[in-house]
Amino acid sequence: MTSGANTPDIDFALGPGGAISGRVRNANGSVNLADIPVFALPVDGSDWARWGLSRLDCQYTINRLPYGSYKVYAGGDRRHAPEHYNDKASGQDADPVTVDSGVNPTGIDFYLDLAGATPTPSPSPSPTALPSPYPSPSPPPTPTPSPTPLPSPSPTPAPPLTSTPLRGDRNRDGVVDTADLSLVVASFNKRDSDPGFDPNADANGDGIIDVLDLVIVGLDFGGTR
Ligand SMILES: [Ca+2]
Ligand SMILES: [Ca+2]
Repeated sequence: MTSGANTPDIDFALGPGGAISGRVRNANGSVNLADIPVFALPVDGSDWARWGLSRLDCQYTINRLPYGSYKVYAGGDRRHAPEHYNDKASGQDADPVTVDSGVNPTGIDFYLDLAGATPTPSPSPSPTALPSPYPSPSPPPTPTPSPTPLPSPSPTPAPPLTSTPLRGDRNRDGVVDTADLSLVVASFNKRDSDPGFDPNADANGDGIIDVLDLVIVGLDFGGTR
């Protein structure tokens, strides 16, 4: 309105929201880990996600979260394995974190094991995760010979911890950074049959943008060609 000190709060269409925060450290808590992307994935399977990056002091914050329950996931890096909260290897076991009116969860901390270190409860390594450079967008791959009707997102098979040449560089600009994360997050939970599916976001080429694709970007994060 006119100039005045009493302008009421202006509500944008974003609605209410909150934040999740915590720290990312190594397994025994002695080393701060910076530049680890941490993701908030809606438990209801909505096709979006938000993320924050751990800073030098190992603190991260994920802002602008609509009220609701989230699986929180630290992406790892070239030395450290990714992990779900709270110290869970699988997203199915993740402890949900709830953001509600007046509740901004803090202390959602991660202690990341070394990649390839003593196996946390590891599902069998996925053999299909190897090189295929960039999936061609056109012919949908249909790579599943398995007769078993797989239920929705398979229980997070152990992600490939070896990083081949910068698979995380989804926009192919030679560096793996926040732009690549944003690209994946923008298509989160979309399948190749969905409108708006971005094949560049499908880092492992399995036809769905999910946490495995985030893992691939996370593992290469900070890498350059
Ligand atoms: Ca890039
Ligand atoms: Ca994928």
